[in-house]
Amino acid sequence: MVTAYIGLGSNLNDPPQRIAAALAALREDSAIRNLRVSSCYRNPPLDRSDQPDYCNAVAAVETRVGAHRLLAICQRIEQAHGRVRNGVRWGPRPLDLDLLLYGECVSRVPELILPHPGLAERPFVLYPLLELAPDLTIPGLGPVSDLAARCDGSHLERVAHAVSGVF
Ligand code: A4P
Ligand code: MG
Repeated sequence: MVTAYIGLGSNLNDPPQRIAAALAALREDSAIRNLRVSSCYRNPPLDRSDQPDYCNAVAAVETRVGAHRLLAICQRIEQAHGRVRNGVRWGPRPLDLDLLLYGECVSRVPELILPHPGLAERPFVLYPLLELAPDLTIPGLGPVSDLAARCDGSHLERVAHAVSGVF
């Protein structure tokens, strides 16, 4: 079994509900075991562009499938939730699932970069990771606690999970 971390983000179509639906889909997938989830955080878009605030959370999962297969599972869930890849990078989206970490794996192929690029500068990734795994060390980057300490988390606002008590 490998422990992997999946970043969930949404800023369209009732984001907390979209995150809850994605978590339910992950949990139902036979490739995924022992799903745990961080708090859900409302926060402004990274580039401060004129688009709605995001809700973000991170899920920890255990799996026997490979990293590419796990990414394919994530992309299938995105598509089932109305994600249209229209070439607009960083555009608003009902659901975005990124593979943040897959065990100790380091990958540089464009289809799957691990750890996920930008992880070290993203408060909406680092603070949820810190909740789930305070002792985690990110391959090539160091302890998640050190990375979070260097990253401003003041814009993260905890929101209730849409399906409270389930996760
Ligand atoms: N890809 C490579 N590595 C990975 C990986 N580790 N996980 C490839 C997921 N995908 C990976 O992704 C483009 C390609 O990246 C895929 O074909 C995949 O093979 P995409 O999801 O189609 O494109 P995208 O999400 O629009 O672009 P990108 O660069 O992945 O953006 P991010 O990093 O997802 O950022 N602000 C806030 N507050 N919260 C957010 O969640 N998200 C974004 C998008 C911008 N601003 C945000 C947030
Ligand atoms: Mg993405």
